[in-house]
Amino acid sequence: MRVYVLNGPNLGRLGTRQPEVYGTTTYADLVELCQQTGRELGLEVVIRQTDAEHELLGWLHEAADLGACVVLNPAAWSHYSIAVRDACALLRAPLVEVHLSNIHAREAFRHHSVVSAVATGVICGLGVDGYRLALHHLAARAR
Ligand code: CA2
Repeated sequence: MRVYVLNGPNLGRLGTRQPEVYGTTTYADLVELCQQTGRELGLEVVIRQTDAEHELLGWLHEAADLGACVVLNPAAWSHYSIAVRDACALLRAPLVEVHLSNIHAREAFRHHSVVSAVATGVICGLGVDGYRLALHHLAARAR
């Protein structure tokens, strides 16, 4: 089973600042964590990051066309992108929204995600472990 792990703007810079909020794991470490978890679970993990909204929309369309599951950290787009939400609504397989930080314990503008209402489930505040847990959930659902 193929699972897309898609990451929005600035997440490629993970591990370079704000370790108190986002931890010390780098984006390269996150890629390795997801690929290792995929190998353990027998999943084909395709992990990508972009700072360009249209590119994320294209990847979501690709997942929708293939009927693939998605783990998505929409980053700042979570809070205002109706285009990302609409693309998520096209998905035919489960979507797990992941946030490294607990968005509800931060600034008010981060409390609402426009994506959450079209997600199967949401994990936030557990750091990079949220990605690992999301992949475990999707693997267990498929069995
Ligand atoms: O907690 C999350 O995962 C967020 O989706 C991360 C976004 C933020 O806008 C959301 O409100 C919550 C920010 C991603 C920035 O990522 C970096 C992390 C560390 C260093 C540089 C960038």
